[in-house]
Amino acid sequence: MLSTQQINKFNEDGYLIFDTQIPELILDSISERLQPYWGHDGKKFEGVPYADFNRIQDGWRVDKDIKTIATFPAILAVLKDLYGRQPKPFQTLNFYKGTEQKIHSDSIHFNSEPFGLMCGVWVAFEDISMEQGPLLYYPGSQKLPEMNFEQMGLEPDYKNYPQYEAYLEQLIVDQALQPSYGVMKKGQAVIWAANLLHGGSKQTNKALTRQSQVTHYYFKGANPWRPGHSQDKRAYFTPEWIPYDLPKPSLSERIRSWFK
Ligand SMILES: O=C(O)CCC(=O)C(=O)O
Repeated sequence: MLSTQQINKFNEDGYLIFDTQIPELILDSISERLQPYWGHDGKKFEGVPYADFNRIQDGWRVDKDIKTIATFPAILAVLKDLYGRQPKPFQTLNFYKGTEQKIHSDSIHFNSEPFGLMCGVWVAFEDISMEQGPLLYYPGSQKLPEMNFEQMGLEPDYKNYPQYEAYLEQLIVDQALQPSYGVMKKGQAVIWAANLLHGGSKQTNKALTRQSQVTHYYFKGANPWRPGHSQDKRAYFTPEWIPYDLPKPSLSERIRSWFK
């Protein structure tokens, strides 16, 4: 259960770092199993829609521990506390090193009606220092207006993604936004709001790893759509939901539901 202070902080900053209590054994066993697939040694990670030298998408389909993290009860409970709605996990990304990904918000990839009913959760598989290229985010930027391609004067298409990134770089300068960095302990997670500007900072020591898992979630009641595929009309879509058993309601919750 989050404190009011933590919930207020998330609403103010657009992100929150918390201890997940995921057993180290789970984190370590995933790292060990993924080890042969990282780098360009030609070993293919079968059964997922995408994998390259530093990223495995939707490993939850074939690795039960990756799914365990995506559906970890303590993470789901934090999300429920923050949004007051049931979280619905739909995509996992596992990384080996820093991504140095340019600044973006997740809503440009996975938007929702109503706006904002989506988030990302990034779990550290090892202690993360500045040398490893930690996650970088701009506290408070989630309060900026919804920015799809049209709001930037761009045709809504992924071919304009570089211009989208350049627009945000300029916006950060214009608004004098100040970055924070996800320097975290193994087993900690950061949740970021769909509209928070974030990316990967420079990995200054390339010899180090920066193993992590991102899971993306929508919330109950969200109608998902993808701005980058919305040329003629909004491209609504149904994600491939990651199934999990809902926690059993407590006795007091059951009694309360009888009287509703
Ligand atoms: O892990 C990172 O460096 C960036 C991840 C990210 O930006 C994302 O998954 O949206």
